[in-house]
Amino acid sequence: MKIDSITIYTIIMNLKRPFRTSFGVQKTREIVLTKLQSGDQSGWGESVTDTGPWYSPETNNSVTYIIKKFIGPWLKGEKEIEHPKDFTSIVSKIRGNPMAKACVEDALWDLYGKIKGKSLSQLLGGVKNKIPSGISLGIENDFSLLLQKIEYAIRKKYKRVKIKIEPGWDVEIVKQIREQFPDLGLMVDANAAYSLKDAEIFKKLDKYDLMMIEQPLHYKDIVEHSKLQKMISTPICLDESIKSFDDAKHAIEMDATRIINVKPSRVGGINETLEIHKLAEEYKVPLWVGGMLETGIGRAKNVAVASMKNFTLPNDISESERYFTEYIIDPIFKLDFNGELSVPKENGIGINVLQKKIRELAISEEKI
Ligand code: OSB
Ligand code: MG
Repeated sequence: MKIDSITIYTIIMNLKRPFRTSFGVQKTREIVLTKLQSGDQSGWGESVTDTGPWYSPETNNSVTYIIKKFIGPWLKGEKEIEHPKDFTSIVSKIRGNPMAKACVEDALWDLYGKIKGKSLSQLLGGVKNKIPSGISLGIENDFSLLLQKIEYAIRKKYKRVKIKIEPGWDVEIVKQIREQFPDLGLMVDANAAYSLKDAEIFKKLDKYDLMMIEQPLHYKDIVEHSKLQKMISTPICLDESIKSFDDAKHAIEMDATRIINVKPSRVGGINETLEIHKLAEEYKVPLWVGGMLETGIGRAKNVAVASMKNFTLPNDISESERYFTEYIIDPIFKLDFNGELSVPKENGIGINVLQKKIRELAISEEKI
């Protein structure tokens, strides 16, 4: 592949309802998209960053800057890119900035699939035609609203419910949910809102048969999660702390994570995800794909990743209608009667990207 141009779009999409986590409330999504052009074929990528450094240190502006200043020109400078795996060495001089890298690497995988006539799932050695969906429910001001959302999730056949927790919205909430839904597949995500001093809270949660506790402690920590895991029986699942293959290896070896939430963009892209996938197989650590309120482009990529063998638990990949009322892809993702999404079979990410709609929603468009 010879990359002729890279276009960066920034679009704004409204969320159906505000989504509250322990680190903030999101009402809209400002999203950076990249389009790589090679001859008459194009590939698309989506950044999971936000306007500010709340979930991760990267932001939409930092991603745009890194792509414009470095990744874009370097990619265009390559005479021929044989395979998307070559991307890792092309950008190896750039320290950190995994989400900026992923945004372009994803587009390269999509482009490669389109040129080779293969779906992304096929390229990744995916083994599933359908993938199980879980739902992630934000913190509410009112418990009855959360209950309504859980009932909605059950009606829709989501395979498990994840609720966001923070100090003051944890044990009592879980207790009440369990009383009403004794058999519900349930887990909690703290988004790093606690410290090891709060271990008692997690010991109390052990009673409620949670599938896992996601990222209870500091967003960079591994050591204290390992200490906490020794005090509780519910598996810890790291999210924010795992930013690379090395992080995953260290966390597994220290028993700081018994399950991993893999967000391909958080670890720098699909190439790093493939390495983590191999590692997890070796250590028999189950994986699932996490979400960041992606639009259709990121969602399609995540579905393809989740079709790989070791992604055995329900993913945070909901149907498109869960968050949005308008779409930049066609067809949109819809849950089937059994709470599963079909893995696209068409080339690349396997869905049509609606460039006209993207242009309508765009607040900026820059071509490199
Ligand atoms: O921690 O998994 C998280 C959304 C934004 C930022 C962080 C997280 C989330 C979610 C939503 O839980 C998952 C989804 O996209 O459905
Ligand atoms: Mg999380």
